[in-house]
Amino acid sequence: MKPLVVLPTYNEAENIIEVLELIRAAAPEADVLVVDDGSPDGTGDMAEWWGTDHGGVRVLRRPSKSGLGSAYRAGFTQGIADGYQILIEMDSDLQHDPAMLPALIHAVSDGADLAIGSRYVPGGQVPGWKWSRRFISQGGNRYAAHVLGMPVRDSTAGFRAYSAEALRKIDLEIVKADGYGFQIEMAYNVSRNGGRIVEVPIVFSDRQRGTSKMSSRIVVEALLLVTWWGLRDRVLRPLQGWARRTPPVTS
Ligand SMILES: Nc1nc2c(ncn2[C@@H]2O[C@H](COP(=O)(O)OP(=O)(O)OP(=O)(O)O)[C@@H](O)[C@H]2O)c(=O)[nH]1
Ligand SMILES: [Mg+2]
Repeated sequence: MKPLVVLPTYNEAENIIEVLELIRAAAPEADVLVVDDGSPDGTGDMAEWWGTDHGGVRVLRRPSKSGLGSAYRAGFTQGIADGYQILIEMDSDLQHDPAMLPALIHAVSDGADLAIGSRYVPGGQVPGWKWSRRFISQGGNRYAAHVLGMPVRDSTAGFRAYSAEALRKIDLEIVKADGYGFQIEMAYNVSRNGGRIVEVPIVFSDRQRGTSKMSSRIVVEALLLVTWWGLRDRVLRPLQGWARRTPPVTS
């Protein structure tokens, strides 16, 4: 099964070359599609130069910063059209250790529809996080699992591999969320389609170079969306079904 690593980038000039080198060393069979949103620091050009020298790297250039979820949707659509059988999500800031790529690829080759690099299964770690950040992240994950009835410990994690078959069953046009919400929405879609999700323990380290694009808007978006999906699928839809099955009272 041929894997494609989709790397979204926005101003990652300080990281991109090292990331590409480490991916090639860890998973030489994988190609890379960099989805760059017009990074003013020249990340897109650097990736293209590296690809010209080493092969196996393409750059999908978009004119302006349009969000992480939208970058992955574009990358997956391209990768599926190009015939890749495993599509991998990975950050370009070295918080996701490329050395874990073989484990994720192996899990999908072995039959999983989605393999999540998980911080919250035994062996997973977030060294350097203050207890408060861990509490919010783990609490958010528990809330999502509970509200959506989805037995996944780390559905917000962004280091993961999908089978192309599982992605083809998802209408990417109607996936709207962007950050953590996007990760949860994709896992939820795989789970609702009957897909097999496995979690592989990873160590998620802090960003060493470059700046974060994370914002509180992304956290709020995820919280509101999870609450809405839970209401829609576990309260409103069952109620509609019940109303349809109940014959009208005639007197
Ligand atoms: N193409 C594209 N890439 C993005 C966008 N926003 C973020 N990224 C990339 O997505 C990856 C994750 O973004 P980060 O800002 O590191 O988010 P994070 O890892 O959740 O947050 P930190 O822990 O603070 O680093 C990085 O490779 C970014 O360059 C965007 O709008 N478009
Ligand atoms: Mg990051």
